[in-house]
Amino acid sequence: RGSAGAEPYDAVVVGAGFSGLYLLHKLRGLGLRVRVLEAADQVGGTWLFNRYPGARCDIESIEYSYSFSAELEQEWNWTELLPGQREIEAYLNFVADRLDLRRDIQFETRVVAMTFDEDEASWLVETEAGERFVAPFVVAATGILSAPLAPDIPGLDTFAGTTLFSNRYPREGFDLTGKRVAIVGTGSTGVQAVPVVAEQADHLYVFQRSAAYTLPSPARSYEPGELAGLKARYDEIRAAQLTAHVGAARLSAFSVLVNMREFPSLLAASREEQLRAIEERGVTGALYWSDVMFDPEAGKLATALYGEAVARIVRDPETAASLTPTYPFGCKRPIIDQGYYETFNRENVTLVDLRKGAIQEITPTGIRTERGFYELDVILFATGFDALTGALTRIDVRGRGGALLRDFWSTEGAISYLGLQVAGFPNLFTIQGPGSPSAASNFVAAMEHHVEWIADAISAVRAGGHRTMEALPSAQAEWIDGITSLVAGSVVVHPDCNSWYNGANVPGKKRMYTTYPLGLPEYRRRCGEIAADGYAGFKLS
Ligand code: NA7
Repeated sequence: RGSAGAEPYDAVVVGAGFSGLYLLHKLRGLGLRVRVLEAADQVGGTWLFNRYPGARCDIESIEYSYSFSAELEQEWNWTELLPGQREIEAYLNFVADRLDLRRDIQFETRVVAMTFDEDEASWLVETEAGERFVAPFVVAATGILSAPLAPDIPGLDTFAGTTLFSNRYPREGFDLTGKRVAIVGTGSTGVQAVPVVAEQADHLYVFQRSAAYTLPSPARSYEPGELAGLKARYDEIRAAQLTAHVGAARLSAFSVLVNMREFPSLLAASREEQLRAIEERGVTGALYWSDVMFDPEAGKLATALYGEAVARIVRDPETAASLTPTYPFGCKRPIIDQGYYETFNRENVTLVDLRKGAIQEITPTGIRTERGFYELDVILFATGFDALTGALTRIDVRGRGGALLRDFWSTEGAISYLGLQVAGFPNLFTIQGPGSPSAASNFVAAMEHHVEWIADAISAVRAGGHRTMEALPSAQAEWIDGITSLVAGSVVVHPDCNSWYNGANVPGKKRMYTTYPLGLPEYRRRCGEIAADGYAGFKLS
């Protein structure tokens, strides 16, 4: 239909979560006319939708927050070390107000198509309601964990009770008191929800397909005066963050991985030393060894020791055995919990081990597995996301020659150049696309760098009198091949490791690990070098 009559902008941003808000602020600062299109009726993105009981960040508040403004840092007061969903949502609303962002955000506007016009060198962005926008630049601030994965279970729609999804949880909450509740899924989300739901429900059934490695969370409220002390040395904290591999220098889910190589070797430790470690430190004691992630034999030993540590907490031996993972530690994003294993000692909690009998069907009254039937009032699915690419494959994104991004990723796998652009899709930038370090880092730190890099790139294109900037297929292939060779033989590509990191959690998705493994500082350095080199690997024309 062409772009005649479409509303013209300098840039369209899709999404008003952490990235979209900063993009709007940053691109406005360049003097651009920007429109942000957001499907929800509020800001917040991922932190708006994931309102499930227990939802909490796994990175410390003062690091999981914008660093670009000292005013924002000083004016906002975090109450907890690891922020809960509500506090993050409130923070993003505060930022939207403080920076006067809402006037350029159009809410309740779902983008369904984005088409590149080669003659005009511009993108036509179309919404579900039939609105049309045109702009030379589009930035997809659509989130890496934002496309919910609906489980493909026969009879799902026939359930007569209440079906809830962790990533579309009712805004007003849901009273689980007196209810027989199932939680399906034991990733980060399920593990966070289990202890909280167990407190409320009459009975909780935890349907587990893969057991998790999960370490006790350091979550707590800030002590009086503690935050003020941290804020007084924010510069120092941010400087440390910039040199930290994962973009978080303080406590986080990644703490277990920091300095891992400096610990003693598990294989070299005596049985007494191994047992003392789990006696003193619980499950954590099974994993804090230098060789756990780097030597398969040490990995196996660590898993066995982890199982022993779980069995010291969980009284029922069969449940403890079921809660022990069967894949190596380190191949998925680490999980932290608040009383997860202890919850299985409650009278009103039952673990349903799907490895012993898979789910067969959902009926109007409950879930049937190969081993039995569970009568339920509520099913809460915590079954994850079509990560990294899912948000964009659900939109008809057409680049050069009308090629669909969805088709490209389905044949080539989740690839891009630097996680910033996909070859064949000029002037379309992605925040934390596949090939970036985002999945294995503090997302906010990673995202801020992307926003700034993209803003600089757009400035360079305009200042140079160019119309388009486009990743070269050769640079993209080289980038992804580089990642593939860096992770070859490591635990993240272990055949037993199925996760959203490699697409194995989505039926039919090409299995591929494309998270940049050398950490944020090195990634930033590389992106800076590429920009300084006249955007090497990109074609500006
Ligand atoms: P995850 O980590 O992808 O976990 C999803 C969980 O749901 C996981 O235990 C899956 O088992 C399970 N799952 C998925 N589909 C099914 C079906 N059909 N039946 C039973 N169980 C199923 O998503 P989360 O939301 O927990 O966490 C995502 C990220 O958000 C996390 O890494 C943090 O960074 C924040 P599986 O392991 O596939 O056997």
